[in-house]
Amino acid sequence: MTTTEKSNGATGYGVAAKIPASAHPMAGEPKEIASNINYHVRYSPHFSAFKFEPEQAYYATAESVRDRLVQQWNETYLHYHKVDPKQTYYLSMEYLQGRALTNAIGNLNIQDAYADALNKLGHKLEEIVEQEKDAALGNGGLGRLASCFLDSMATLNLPAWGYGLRYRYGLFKQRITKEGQEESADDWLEKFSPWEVVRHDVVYPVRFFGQVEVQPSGFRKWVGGEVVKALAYDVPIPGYKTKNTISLRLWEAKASAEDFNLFQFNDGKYESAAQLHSSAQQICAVLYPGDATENGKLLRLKQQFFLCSASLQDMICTFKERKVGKGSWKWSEFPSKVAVQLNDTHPTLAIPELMRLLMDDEGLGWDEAWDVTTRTIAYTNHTVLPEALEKWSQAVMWKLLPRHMEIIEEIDKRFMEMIHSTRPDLESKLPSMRILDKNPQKPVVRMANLCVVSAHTVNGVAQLHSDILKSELFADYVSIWPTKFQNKTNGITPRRWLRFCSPQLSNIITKWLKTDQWVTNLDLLTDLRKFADKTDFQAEWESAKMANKQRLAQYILKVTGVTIDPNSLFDIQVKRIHEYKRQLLNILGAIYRYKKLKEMSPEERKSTTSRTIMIGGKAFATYTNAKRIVKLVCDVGAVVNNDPEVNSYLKVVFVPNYNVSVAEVLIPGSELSQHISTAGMEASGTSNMKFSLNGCLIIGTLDGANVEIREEIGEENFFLFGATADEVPQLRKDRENGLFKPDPRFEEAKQFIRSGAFGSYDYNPLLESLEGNSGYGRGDYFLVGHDFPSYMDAQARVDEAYKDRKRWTKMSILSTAGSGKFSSDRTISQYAKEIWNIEECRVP
Ligand code: 26V
Repeated sequence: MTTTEKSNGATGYGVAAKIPASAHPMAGEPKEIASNINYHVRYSPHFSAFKFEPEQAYYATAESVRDRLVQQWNETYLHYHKVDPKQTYYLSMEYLQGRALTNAIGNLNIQDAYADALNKLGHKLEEIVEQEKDAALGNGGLGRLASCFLDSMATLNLPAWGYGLRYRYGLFKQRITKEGQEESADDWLEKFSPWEVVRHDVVYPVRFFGQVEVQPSGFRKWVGGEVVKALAYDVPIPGYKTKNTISLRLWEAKASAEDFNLFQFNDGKYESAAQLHSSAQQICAVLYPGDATENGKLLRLKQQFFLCSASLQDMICTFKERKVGKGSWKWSEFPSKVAVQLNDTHPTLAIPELMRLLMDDEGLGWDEAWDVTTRTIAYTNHTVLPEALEKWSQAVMWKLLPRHMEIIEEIDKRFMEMIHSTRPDLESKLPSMRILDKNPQKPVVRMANLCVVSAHTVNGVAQLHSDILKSELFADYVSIWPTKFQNKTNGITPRRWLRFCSPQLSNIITKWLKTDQWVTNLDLLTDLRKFADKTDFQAEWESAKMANKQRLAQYILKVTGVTIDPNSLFDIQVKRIHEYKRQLLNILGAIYRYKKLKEMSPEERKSTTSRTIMIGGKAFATYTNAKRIVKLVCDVGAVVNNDPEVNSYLKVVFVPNYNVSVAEVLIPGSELSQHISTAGMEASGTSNMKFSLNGCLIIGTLDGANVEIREEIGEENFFLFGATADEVPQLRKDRENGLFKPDPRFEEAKQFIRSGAFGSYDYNPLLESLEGNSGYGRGDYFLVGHDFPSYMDAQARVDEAYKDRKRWTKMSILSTAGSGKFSSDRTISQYAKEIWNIEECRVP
């Protein structure tokens, strides 16, 4: 036996050695694909060619897919260059791409050939895809939305690109210990990412600090300080069943060789010699560095500016390149070639940076530069929570970006002048409408105000949210610019969130609709309504859901050691842990349920609906109350799951390290999902759409996109409870006035925790937040107590509905059938038409 065979067994290189290793970048046949994979095993020298275990097989497979993507992507780029259409550039500090392999071969429509090819090489595709680490360059919904949007832009053949940062470490990894959540660095680039292509020819200088000089010509110029290089890494984004492959360009910060002080280094002063190198490396080191310290705040601001400056320089470079040889051109044409979308306020600095580049580098006057900038930039708001609206200290901004602060002051001054001269009726509102808050205690720049004043369009992400923006947050601006405000209800990509994550259900849908066109035209799902009562359709539907539940049960056993019963109702809440999302309401409900089960006789228990409650999500490392909620869920699970009297009727599981890949297992296996935020606080939510699309019923409040989901699927298929957004302010006032009367069930649940039933951990700070009538962190700001009784009533309706399987299955089918509106293809078409003014540009 050779060494190779010994160390690698049946899946070792022994099998692969029989397949020729030759490059076939555009291979379509399994034989050629296998050869191409083998080519990468041998000639992409990342690993020893004699190792061919799943990990090596994954990298070689991914590289073989990348070959094809690079080809399509070059063709796309050349085509855009030739046609020179107007193009959108999506600026986002976050992308939650998840894994790329299943998505890429699915979009390229070569999954069967790849499965076959890997078989020939002694591997299974399902096992190989599991080797990939998630690219988690984002936090939650906002980052995942950006990734769904890229998929739709590519699929719709739209000339559009994404820009972001190449964080060395993505969103932290979450482990559950006895103390609760523990964070560690997410080393997604530990080996390397086969999906990125470094572009050594795409590099721009980005300056920080320094000062402003007046040139002899009278122009102002930003000089001095430190200059860092932005280096491009391109990630190809394939569209579904189209040649069009667009780019997610991620910037990495690098210092120049000139910044390395060889003299100092040879003098033994190693740290100071490489100071600029390490300060450059800090910029892209982590996603959301802690901002409790001044240093932390400065670093975040640096990250934001770094993204904006590099991306705008790149857009201007492309714009000029495409003008070469086409005769004379004017800067006023820029907005007819470039649309910039700001994903929340994080990339707001694109506004003063575009002004600076146009005025100081290109020599435009203020008015012309302002006209170009405001016709180019559009802004999406993703939250109304005051603590999440970005405000930067003016002092920090003056230090880091002196020229930009001059420009922001000028925008602010001109805005005030405009109000003085045209809208004296708004004078009294000016202090809160201004961009600069001159509060002497803490002068700040309000980034959202800068966006509203400068962008040609401002949009919210669900109808209710957009209405709240117009009637509350940005109300004062609406009469100045009545047509500036729009709604674009979020969406999700049906490829990742149904076609690929639930192949069995997808196949049933295709079989009954007699077409797979729904994958790109999700409205076709409405036709499923016709079959909602049909017994054979229902049976197929149930068996696909059951297979997904079994897969989920296996996963839960693997990661938590808890056995769950696929015949119980799978009830899931997965999202970032935040008090407004009210995971606390969920767990208090579970605690009450547990207590009631304990009080029942064995006979009584038999008539209840068995449930498995799964909760998952990450708590921001410094958000102590969120971490206490995680701990409480884990402690409740430890007691309930080990209580032989009731654990066949109730299980409570905390699902660790929730991310895109975990979602792809959880969502298809879900039957009930909880979207229970305090009304008016969740801008949209997008996981609600994913669950609904997968035939999962929603228990929820009238918040964000829940409102529209309920409209689409029918109110009889939605378990509604809780106060409405317009009732919330009065309810808070009533509480302040001592008018709140707690429900006895709510008191009982809290008392059960206090009794020590779930251990000795100090839950008082958490419970205290629900007590009192007002005060910081008290007075139940999120109305858990107010909504508890109607929540429990809605849960009782769920239990009843689940007992009638035929009815439940029908509701499940109608959920999927009504989810057509929530395709990100619809959302992106609306952005393209109503905000960006761009059109399809299909690669022939
Ligand atoms: C950020 C922070 C940071 C400080 C602590 C409190 C807090 C609360 C919320 C946020 C959210 C920032 C923006 C965001 O991620 N919004 C989410 O965007 C999704 C896509 O539009 C949307 O579906 C979610 O409802 C919205 O929360």
